[in-house]
Amino acid sequence: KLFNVAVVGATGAVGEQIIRLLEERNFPIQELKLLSSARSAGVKLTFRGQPVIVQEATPNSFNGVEIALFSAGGDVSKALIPHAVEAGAICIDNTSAYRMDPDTPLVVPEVNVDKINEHRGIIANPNCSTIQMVAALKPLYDRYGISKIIVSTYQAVSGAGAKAINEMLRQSKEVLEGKASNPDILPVGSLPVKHQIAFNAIPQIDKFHDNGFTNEEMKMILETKKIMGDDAIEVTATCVRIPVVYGHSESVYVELKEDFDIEEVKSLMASAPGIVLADNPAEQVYPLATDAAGKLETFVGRVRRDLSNPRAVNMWIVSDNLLKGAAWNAVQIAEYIAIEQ
Ligand code: 11C
Repeated sequence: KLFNVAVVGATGAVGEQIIRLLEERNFPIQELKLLSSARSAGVKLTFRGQPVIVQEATPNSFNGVEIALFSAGGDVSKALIPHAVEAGAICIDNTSAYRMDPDTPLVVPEVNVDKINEHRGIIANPNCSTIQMVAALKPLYDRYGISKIIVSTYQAVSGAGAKAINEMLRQSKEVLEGKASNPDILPVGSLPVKHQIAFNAIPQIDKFHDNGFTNEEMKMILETKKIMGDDAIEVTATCVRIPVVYGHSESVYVELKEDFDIEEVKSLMASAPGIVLADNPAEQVYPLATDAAGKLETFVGRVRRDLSNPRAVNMWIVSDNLLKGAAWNAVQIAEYIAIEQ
């Protein structure tokens, strides 16, 4: 069966990757509708060698659309997804708009693919930093159980969009030339205070909640519990923006519920779907953002038993935040939907 597919946010950093993956994966498409804000409407993109003109996304854009992939920001998802569902489309939403809605499955196919069929028109794609962590930890959860996760992230600027990439590159040049860096976007475009990202590490991604955690940190905490289907897992997160273009890196400490053999831990992750074990300290092999960029997999290395808690493992998890962290996870979900129908 061939599907009528819409991509909302077609000209954005994630939308661009979704279109590329739909083409590369030879997704069964009858018609592809590319939608955006009014500002980008009229842009000409190419799909399977044919020009496709981007149209403005409106409530009436979804007649006949069977699968709609949204990555144009939470406000657009909230405004348009109800209309798309009404028109009969299954919506895969890359924003946080519906992630914690109890009626909306939050899906990482390697972890909870079974939840896809419980959808009522919307399937939420988790936050990028959450996706790669739960994909890597799932085999350990299944074998030993997980009681606690402590994660610190080192996140690429592309997570904050194409403008943040440009800002980092511009600032790097300016600083090297001895000029003022003039921060404009990061850490949060809508907040008054900005910080230099070039040659820096900013311990703020998204706005702060009253509890002292940022929204990005709260996403990691709450989404992990929902995806794993286990509210008892204790999760704490510190999320940091660093001057890397593509690929989020994470230092993860995880307490398991049972004793383990560290070689078995490694082999469980090595054989898990979508995970590549890159772990050979003797040869200085470990995951690097520069290696993960452009790849679909999640890379795990530096796997070692904790020295003070013999039931805990430390590791380093890296994945391309625009691919497994966003576009690829969404297209994977779309592939499952296509197979089921
Ligand atoms: C970042 N994780 O790196 C964010 C971007 O909820 O989908 C993705 C935001 C989201 O800034």
